[in-house]
Amino acid sequence: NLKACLFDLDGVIVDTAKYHYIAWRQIAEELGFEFTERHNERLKGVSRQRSLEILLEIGGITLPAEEMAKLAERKNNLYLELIRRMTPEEILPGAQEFLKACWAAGYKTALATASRNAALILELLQIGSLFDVVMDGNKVSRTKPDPEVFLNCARDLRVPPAACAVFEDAEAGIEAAVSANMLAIGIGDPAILHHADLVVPGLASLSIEILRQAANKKIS
Ligand code: G16
Ligand code: MG
Repeated sequence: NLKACLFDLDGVIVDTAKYHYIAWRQIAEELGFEFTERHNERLKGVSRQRSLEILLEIGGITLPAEEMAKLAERKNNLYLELIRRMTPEEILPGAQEFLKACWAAGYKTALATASRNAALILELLQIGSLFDVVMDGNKVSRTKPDPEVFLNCARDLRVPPAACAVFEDAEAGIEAAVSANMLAIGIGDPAILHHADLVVPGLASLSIEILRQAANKKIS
């Protein structure tokens, strides 16, 4: 029986993925290689540090730890500059409505994100009050596909993992949800999110009824 809904931030609640991509592409360009949208899929949902490791791997570059720390900081500054002017208008279609529907249905809600900038983003979007728990990159040590971020949400919400549904746009996030033994709802492309229990293009295509059906189908 479903008791809680856990939402990824980037790509589910707001399209910050495009800003992450612009910032990383700039870093790649400065390092002298091309970074494509296809490459970028691998960075979705994973931590800043892990993203940088993957980026350097794609460019065939190895750097000492201090250089990497500088690059990660530079990327974050580029990213912060891009998101600074974000407004509630950038909340993805249906996200706010679906969160409110969760509350109305009596489900607990959590934000489960790898981002260390989540508090700032929630403030810019003015939706912090819609989450019972915020589990971000500052409170989690292992990046998705490790299930830690989702299991921490279940623990803090005091619900069993099997009573949680996860909403995720990233392959790594769906993997994490599956290993946490949670209902995995993919947001985006079914070809990329093929391990999800259900894939929809966005939260606007979801209702509590569709969610319940997916939960029942998983149990039976
Ligand atoms: C997000 C993005 C990732 C990003 C990560 C860390 O995770 O999908 O691409 O690398 O946050 O973000 P920051 O650099 O802001 O700490 P999620 O889990 O919300 O999709
Ligand atoms: Mg995401």
